[in-house]
Amino acid sequence: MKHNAWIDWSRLVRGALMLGAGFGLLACSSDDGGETTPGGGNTSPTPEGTPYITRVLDFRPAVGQFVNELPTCEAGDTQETMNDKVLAAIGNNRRGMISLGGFGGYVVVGFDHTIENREGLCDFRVLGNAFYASGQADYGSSEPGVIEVAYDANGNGQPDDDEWYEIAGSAYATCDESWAGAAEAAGNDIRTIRDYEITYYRPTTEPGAPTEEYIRWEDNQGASGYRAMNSAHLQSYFPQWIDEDRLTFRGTRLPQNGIDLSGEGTNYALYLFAYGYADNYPNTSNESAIDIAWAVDASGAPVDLPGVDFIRIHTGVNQENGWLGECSTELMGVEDLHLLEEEIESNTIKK
Ligand SMILES: [Ca+2]
Ligand SMILES: [Ca+2]
Ligand SMILES: [Ca+2]
Repeated sequence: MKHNAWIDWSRLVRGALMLGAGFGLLACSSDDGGETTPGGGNTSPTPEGTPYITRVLDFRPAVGQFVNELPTCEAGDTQETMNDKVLAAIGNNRRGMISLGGFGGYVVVGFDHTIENREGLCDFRVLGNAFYASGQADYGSSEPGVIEVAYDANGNGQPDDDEWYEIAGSAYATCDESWAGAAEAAGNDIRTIRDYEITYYRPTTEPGAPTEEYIRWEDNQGASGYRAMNSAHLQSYFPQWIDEDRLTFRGTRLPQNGIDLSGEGTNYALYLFAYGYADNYPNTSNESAIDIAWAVDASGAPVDLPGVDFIRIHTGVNQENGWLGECSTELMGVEDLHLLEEEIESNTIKK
């Protein structure tokens, strides 16, 4: 019983989220083709800038149990109004919560200044809702998001395709995490796949009841399957403001970090990666901080960025964890550590 304490906590947290988000939101119109529209910044910056998110440029969750709830999608919502809702939730230090859904779902946020890359120091922190299991230091609820950063080199106020670089977290090359052996023994796929691609297909009907075969997906590794609908979340899991019949996501896919300690599907421990991801360590932990110097180019070579103007985060793990549902990165904000005068030495994290 007692080793399940954290699971009970997790259930409470997820239950509270569910209640807070409300249920009655199924019919969103989708009169918007899903175009990306910048959200407007709306804070009065200090002379140095605001330490928090001031823009949401895009929000496209993958299918998931909190989709259309965090934030709530209502009739008439468009990509632009959903971006605004995300800004209202996690911008300007509001510390509400959004969910990116399953693998690939993402958000792109911006700031009113360039977050400086200071030598030897972590530069920003992405706030999530990760927590340790009771009495544990290596697992709990860790649903890591892969972080990419862009410096607005051409000064056009937008992150251009050639301005993005991935933060190379601890599993960027291979899975050397302390739990890798246990995960492999449990049957997890512990490969990192950097050119992973997955497509989710809009369901032809909304069951409104638990089912194992709800939303079909296919990936570029030859695998396919269905996302389940669970009994705690009966709303549509497919983003209702998006018109398209399929959603395709590309990017780095991380090793599966959920291990069922019970062996019978009732006690999933989500193990922490060592560093470099969102929604992985608790927000109060130094290990939730990021050094911009960890950014790498497409070949894996380090890049030397003066700072970053935009951050993109996507859910990094493709895994269903029993009744916890799919691994989904949740976000509560971003903090510029320098403006907040918080000093975290990078080499205390990436050892
Ligand atoms: Ca730095
Ligand atoms: Ca640019
Ligand atoms: Ca989470």
